[in-house]
Amino acid sequence: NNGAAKLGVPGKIPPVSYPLAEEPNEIASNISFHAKYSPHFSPFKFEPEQAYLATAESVRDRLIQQWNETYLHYHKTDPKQTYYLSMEYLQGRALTNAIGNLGIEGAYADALKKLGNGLEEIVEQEKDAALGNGGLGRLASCFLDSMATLNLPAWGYGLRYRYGLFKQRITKDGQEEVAEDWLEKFSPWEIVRHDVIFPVRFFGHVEVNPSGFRKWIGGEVVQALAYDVPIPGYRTKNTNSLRLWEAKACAQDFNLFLFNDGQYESAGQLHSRAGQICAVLYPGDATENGKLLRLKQQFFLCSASLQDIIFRFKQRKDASGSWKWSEFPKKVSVQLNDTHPTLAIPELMRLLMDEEGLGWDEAWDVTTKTIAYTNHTVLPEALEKWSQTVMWKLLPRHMEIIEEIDKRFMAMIHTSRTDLESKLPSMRILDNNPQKPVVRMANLCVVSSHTVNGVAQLHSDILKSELFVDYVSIWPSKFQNKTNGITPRRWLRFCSPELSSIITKWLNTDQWVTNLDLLAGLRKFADNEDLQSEWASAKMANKRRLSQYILHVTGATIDPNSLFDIQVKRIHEYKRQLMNILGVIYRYKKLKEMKPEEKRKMTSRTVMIGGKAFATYTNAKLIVKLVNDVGGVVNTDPDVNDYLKVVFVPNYNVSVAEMLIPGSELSQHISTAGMEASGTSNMKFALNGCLIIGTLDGANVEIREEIGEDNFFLFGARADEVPKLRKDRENGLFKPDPRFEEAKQFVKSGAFGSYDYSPLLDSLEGNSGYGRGDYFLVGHDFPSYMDAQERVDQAYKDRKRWLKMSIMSTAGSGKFSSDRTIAEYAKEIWNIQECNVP
Ligand code: GPQ
Repeated sequence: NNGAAKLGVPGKIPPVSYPLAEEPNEIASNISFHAKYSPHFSPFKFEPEQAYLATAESVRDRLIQQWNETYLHYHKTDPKQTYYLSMEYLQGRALTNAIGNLGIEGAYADALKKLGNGLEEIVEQEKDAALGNGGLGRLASCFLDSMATLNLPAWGYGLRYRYGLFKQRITKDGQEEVAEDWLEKFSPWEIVRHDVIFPVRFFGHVEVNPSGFRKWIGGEVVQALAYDVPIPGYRTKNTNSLRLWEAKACAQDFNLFLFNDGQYESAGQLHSRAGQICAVLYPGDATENGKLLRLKQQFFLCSASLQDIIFRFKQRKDASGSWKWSEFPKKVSVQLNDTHPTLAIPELMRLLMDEEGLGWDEAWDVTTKTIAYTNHTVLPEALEKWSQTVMWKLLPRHMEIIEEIDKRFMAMIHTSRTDLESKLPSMRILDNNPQKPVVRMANLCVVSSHTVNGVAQLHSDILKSELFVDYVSIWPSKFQNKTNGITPRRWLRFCSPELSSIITKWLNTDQWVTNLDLLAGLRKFADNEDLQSEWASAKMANKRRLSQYILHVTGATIDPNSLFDIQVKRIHEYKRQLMNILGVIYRYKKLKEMKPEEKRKMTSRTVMIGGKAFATYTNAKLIVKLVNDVGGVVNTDPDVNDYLKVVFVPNYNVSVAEMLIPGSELSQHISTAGMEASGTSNMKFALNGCLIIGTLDGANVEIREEIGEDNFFLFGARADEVPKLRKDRENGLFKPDPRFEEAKQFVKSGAFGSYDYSPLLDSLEGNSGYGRGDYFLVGHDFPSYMDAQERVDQAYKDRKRWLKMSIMSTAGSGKFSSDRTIAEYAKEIWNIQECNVP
């Protein structure tokens, strides 16, 4: 098979006379050029769809220019480079972000006006690139933005899924999943690289030659073809790459003989098998699933990326004469985004030993110095375990290597840590349980990485004291915390231009966009009436925009003067959307029982809940259905309509988040303590001046520290109390709050229809155990939750106090910039420096 890819270095092209315009007239002419000479529709049409693509292509010209310069500069200066391996990227839309980062949004708005279009309308034409499920994928995308903004030589590697995350449609039966075709009408943001292609093998067997040298042969080989997505930094020339792999078969794999014989399916068998690999994003969020195809995807990402990384390392080294493999970790660092790309470990070992001829010790030294691992969850069902039988079949050489790593790890314990021998069964990489022998991917990552990190302080502490406690005594300095962050460009500067201008005005600088700690400067104005009134009008403008959107997508009329209370995230029992809706149900029941004069004292609320449920997660889907049914009843009940509306926001995704978050006033981050590793939307809401009602879980803990406990509505059990509370429950010591019982009873009475919600309600009853007996402690936390909601109602009535708290939330959000997170990774894990493109 065609092994070595040729990575051309740009710069050999003769000069081009195509101005990258600065001035609106010239930009308009660039856009028209693309509409005419790279048409994707009839070249005689210039409707918003065509205008969007032509605009995007003209922006892409600039990105390519900077991206080429960046590649050349990294190539010449050869700095140590980081490669972020992730099965998910939730990029969302690219146009606003690109022109915003390039600093040309004004010129583009003017240019489009000249062409008879509005930038806002054009932007709406773009489909979200949703190559991820939730927080983990969005984090990867925020990280890419920060890496480029900080001028770091750092690339992302991922898969180019044909179908990303499904589109959620709400019907009378609840959620329906529909395939979302983000590539239907061409994506202008990816550059196919026909010159970057690597073979990836599956199945086959290991051949041992007489000198004992092992080699993986046979099986089937598919090709990994690169698509590059340029990632611009904010107001810098550095433009990095997100390299997405697509699987394809070669022409020689197409059996013309069979085809001519009329056996069409058999003729293109490998083509269709290759096509399956990147066909869909695995639609799981923190659920373990043993699908062979998913394992193929994971290996495909790891193998293609590592071959590419090694190729680039050698290419840059060749230019500088002689070199040693020990220099590899001085030039390359690889970050594993959770265990999904764990196979990078045995694949790097294999490539070094079997392809490059290194011995075990040398290969192990290089591998462990190169690879670092981020853990994103402690949920047991999300800790990946792959069947050894499946692995032997698909990746026989890798299983040999994993066995050897396991064997050497055991030997180390037996010789130097006999005190840990009793712990070995759970510390080992292989679980040889004869019923179901598996490979524990997290254990493999911990043993083989130089650094392991959690994603918020509390989560990292739990990793050290529980999940990975036994390893800590072997390698105490291996474990770190890197509290997550979000990019302030997408999540404030671009999604809320109104609030951004106010911040810039009061801080007297726009430097906060890249130095978010400057937001602390707002604290001293938090009581200032002028700021408060400007703040309130920006919020109101965002709330009106959001109300229009809600009307458009759901038909519901909501009042921008009511308190906008939002919970949007993947639907999961541990995130406790059920507690939210039970609280709403109780509130509704009380409102119905109130006399008019009592009702008038109530804070009017619009509760919005949104998020996708994993297609086979029954209880999550039932929650979606329940929220919709409650909305159906509440929103048409004239008794309460001035005081309560309940809206299920359909198809929550990055673009919808960009609409919701700026218009939010209260957001709910109410997971059972100890279960949400970090959360990142909590940071986005706080940054936008939205108050949080939440538990002491994940990053909530640090957000509350930063913005001040007076500005955070706290409730619920602490993580360290949870185990005892579950035990108490088993021992019959739990006494439910009457409000909790009343809310559940109201659902059972059929107040929201006759649909069978019993699986949901039953999960709150009985003996404790995962998924039953109220494992997530909804009942325990409910009374303190309702009390906290009461405090919210009171606080909202005091407009000045609320506005102050809102300003304090934004002012205290500086820590949660992904620039801070990435700077920490660069310094404390990757050991890379900025590499500024001149
Ligand atoms: N997370 Cl393991 C995901 O979104 N998907 C996953 O498969 C795993 C974790 C989330 C996690 O639940 C959040 O608490 C984090 O904020 C987020 O990863 C990013 O670290």
